[in-house]
Amino acid sequence: MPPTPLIASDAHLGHDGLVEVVGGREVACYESPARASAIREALLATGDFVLEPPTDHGPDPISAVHDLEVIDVVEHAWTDAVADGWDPERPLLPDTFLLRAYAAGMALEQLPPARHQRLGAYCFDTGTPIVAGTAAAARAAVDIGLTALDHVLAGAPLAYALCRPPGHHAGRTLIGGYCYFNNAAICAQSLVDRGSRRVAILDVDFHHGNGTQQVFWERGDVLYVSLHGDPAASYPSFSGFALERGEGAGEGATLNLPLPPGTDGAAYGATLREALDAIRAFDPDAPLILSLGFDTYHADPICNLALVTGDYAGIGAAVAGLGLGVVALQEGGYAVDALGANAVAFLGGLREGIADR
Ligand code: SP5
Ligand code: ZN
Repeated sequence: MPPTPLIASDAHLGHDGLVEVVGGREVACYESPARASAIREALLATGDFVLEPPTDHGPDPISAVHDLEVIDVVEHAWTDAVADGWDPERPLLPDTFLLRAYAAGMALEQLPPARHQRLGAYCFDTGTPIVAGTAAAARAAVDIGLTALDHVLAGAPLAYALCRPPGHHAGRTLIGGYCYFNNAAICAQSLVDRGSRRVAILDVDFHHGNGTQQVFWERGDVLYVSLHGDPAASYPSFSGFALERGEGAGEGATLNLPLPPGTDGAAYGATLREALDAIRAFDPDAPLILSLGFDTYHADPICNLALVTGDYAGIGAAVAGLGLGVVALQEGGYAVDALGANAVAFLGGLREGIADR
């Protein structure tokens, strides 16, 4: 089997948030540049991947998913803050969050003009810092995803997008969960804009992709299927419950499969079969968009499932069994020392599954 395109760039190195506030403490960002370096080195060392740079797809695919007001904030919050005297050594986190309860219907014109002062109108948590290189890294991650998609549309059965920052928590006007632009949603929307009528997104990151769900909530043309830690016990806490199934034309095109803490590979595999059956029933006419996280790993520092490295090969092979082209986009995974081995196992299983079909 020919080598699999691995799309990556060094733009992510400029996005190092330094700290997040979690559990009442300021801690070093779990979502660190070292994550991407570990994955890239491990995949290239197998000899089964060929490194490709992203190509520039411009701003339109981003604005097809995100409102201009939040793109504007991601693009300019840092420079506005620095112009306002912000210490460039410190990451930007919101001091206040705009809640409907106290500002119902607050219009865009009423928000402060400086984009850093608007941050809390869009950001939903204290883990998503902005620094000098954040906007460029977020744009590059989108281009990395779209370039992987281009490879699959040109005939590659699989392409891997080493996106950093990740994307699946970013909604139409929301940033959070280490995410700014929703790389997977942008790829799915790009497929629709090129004429696909049934696009499936499978999300195997530990966390529920609340952003992806929100973007396609009322859409019947994009199926969103997610396996994730039960939100009753895990971030993002307010979405990902099994009862959430989409609305209007999208009713039934969202499938949430929450998993209890401690779920192991066998139980995960059984739930994955349900997810894959739903995708088969939907009968996609486009490549699969795969939101791929390794935070389901037993030793992940912020999550609570119990997968081991060997489990990822089986999950990858099962996904290959769909018979679809696969655009795999990196989301989370914070056990940095295990990320390389887990990526090699998952993508190796996918490659073998593709070779066998
Ligand atoms: C892309 C992605 O994986 N984003 C995840 C963002 C999670 N951030 C919140 C972390 C809260 C962790 N709570 C930890 C409890 C540890 N016992
Ligand atoms: Zn995650």
